Amino acid sequence: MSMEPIFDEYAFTEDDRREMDRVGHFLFPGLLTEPTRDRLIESMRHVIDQGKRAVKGHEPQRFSAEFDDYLESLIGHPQMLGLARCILGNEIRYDHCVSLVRPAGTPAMGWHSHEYSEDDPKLGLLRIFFYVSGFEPDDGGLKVVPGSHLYRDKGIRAGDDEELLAGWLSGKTHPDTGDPLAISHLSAIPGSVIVMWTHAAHGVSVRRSDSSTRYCIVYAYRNPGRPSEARWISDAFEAQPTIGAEGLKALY
Ligand SMILES: O=C(O)CCC(=O)C(=O)O
Ligand SMILES: [Fe+2]
Repeated sequence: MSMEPIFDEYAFTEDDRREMDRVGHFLFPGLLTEPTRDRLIESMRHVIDQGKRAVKGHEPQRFSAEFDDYLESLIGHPQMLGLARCILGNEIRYDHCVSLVRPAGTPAMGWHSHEYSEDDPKLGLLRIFFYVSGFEPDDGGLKVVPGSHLYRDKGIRAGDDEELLAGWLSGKTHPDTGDPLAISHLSAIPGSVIVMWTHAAHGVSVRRSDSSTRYCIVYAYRNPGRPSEARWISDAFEAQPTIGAEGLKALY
């Protein structure tokens, strides 16, 4: 169990909270401590290594925290839970931990959104992305549509920006400001953390073939109250105690 800090000092102000509500994501540049970045890369390599012997339905990359003790220890890390609760409120459950490792030349990932509690927007599912290697807009970069989370639409799909612009995005405005919704190609320096609602529109640009491997891992937490399609927790892992995560692995 590691209780070393994972984040440098940070503040999440009322203004930041309003931005999160309006935009649907929030970026903390370089928030991960240097030792944490090194440990995460080591752990992701360990997970990928086990991926070669994957059992269908229990793939190491999709159940990353079940295949590496350090990754498991972060589920209940006080700073992780502090950040999750800062946005979701006190009542939370752990949902999943997935390695998002994109070697040089990895193709783009199309536009999409994920489901949670479509019928009750008071319940949220938050993804906490650790972009250990960072990214450039045109090199394994996350792209988003600020305000798209307010539509709470799990069915957003488009192969590329043009298709999204001509399709789902066409004529859409921000429900509060009335401004037209637009695509935003983010940049992140190494060690950045991005928090994003799971139902926001997002996609990933191609990782250039002359680039390095992009290391990223995502932890997800949600307010209990609905089933979750992304809840990747094996029965054995749910039953096994994880320090700091007591009561957090249950569905409700
Ligand atoms: O790899 C990324 O940056 C994001 C991947 C993604 O869309 C997801 O994990 O839902
Ligand atoms: Fe996604």
